[in-house]
Amino acid sequence: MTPPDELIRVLGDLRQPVIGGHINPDVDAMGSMLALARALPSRGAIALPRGHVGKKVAFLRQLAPEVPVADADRQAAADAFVVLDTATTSRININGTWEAIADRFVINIDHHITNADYGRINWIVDDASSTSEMVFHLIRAAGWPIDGATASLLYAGLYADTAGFSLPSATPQAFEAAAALVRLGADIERVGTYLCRSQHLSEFELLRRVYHNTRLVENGTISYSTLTYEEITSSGCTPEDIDDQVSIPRSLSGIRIAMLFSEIEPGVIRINLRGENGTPVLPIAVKLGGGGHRFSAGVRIRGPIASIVERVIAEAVAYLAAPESA
Ligand SMILES: [Mn+2]
Repeated sequence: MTPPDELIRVLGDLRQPVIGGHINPDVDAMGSMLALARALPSRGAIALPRGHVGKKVAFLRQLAPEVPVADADRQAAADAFVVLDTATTSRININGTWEAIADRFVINIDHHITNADYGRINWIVDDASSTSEMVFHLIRAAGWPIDGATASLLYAGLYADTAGFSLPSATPQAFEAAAALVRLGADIERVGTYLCRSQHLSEFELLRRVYHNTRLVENGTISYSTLTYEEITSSGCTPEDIDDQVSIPRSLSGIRIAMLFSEIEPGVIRINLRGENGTPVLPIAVKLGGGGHRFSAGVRIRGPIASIVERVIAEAVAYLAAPESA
């Protein structure tokens, strides 16, 4: 995975970059943003205006407390926007909407197959395990420093996006990048503790509800769970804490599609889809207006949760019966 020379040259010449990611940042988005902000010769501020950050992601800030968050003034003064891990302009997490920066110099670095190439420079590697893996290669090719904290941030992104190196995206290249990051000082135990063994009781309560609401349909080939807005908030969580809880219905043996329907605001349903046993789920997400990766995709739909569950399950059932799902 070789970053384009032009990308390295342009990034190296920036004076006041703002580094952004997607709304509701996950560990890969946040880890790669903070790592790049620490490594660039000009340093960088990160954009983080909308909503709070989930508990799983908040700890990454402790690894990089010195990285500033760009306010509207800093955003206005930026000479470029580096957007990481974000497939579409509507998902970019900046002050204002995409129109606010559409005329500015945007650099787009991502591993989503559905990325819309919206930047002046686009570096998209859809078979990269994570944006963090790409940023690791970028920093190393540029010869910028990677200290222990930067290595931990990138390792966390790699770990999270491969579900702990347990998905097909954990390629030999991903393991090689992880090994290099460990040699550079990535703190495996600290990252592991935060990602796997630091649940707040509220998150535990949320998982209890996900387990409770999990159902199997279509002879056990489709598993799904639901979280209403009331269930999310009464557990003590916020919608930003919805991260990878789809791993619970996904953990059932023999399934081909796992889904989590969560009502992230009243009347808005976020659906996380995961494919198992070689079943791509991206076509279902795209048909519903979403996007993502081949085996891990998502979409947001407006409407009452019960009827959306019914409609999406019907889509999934029809899809499993069609030859393209095999
Ligand atoms: Mn990612």
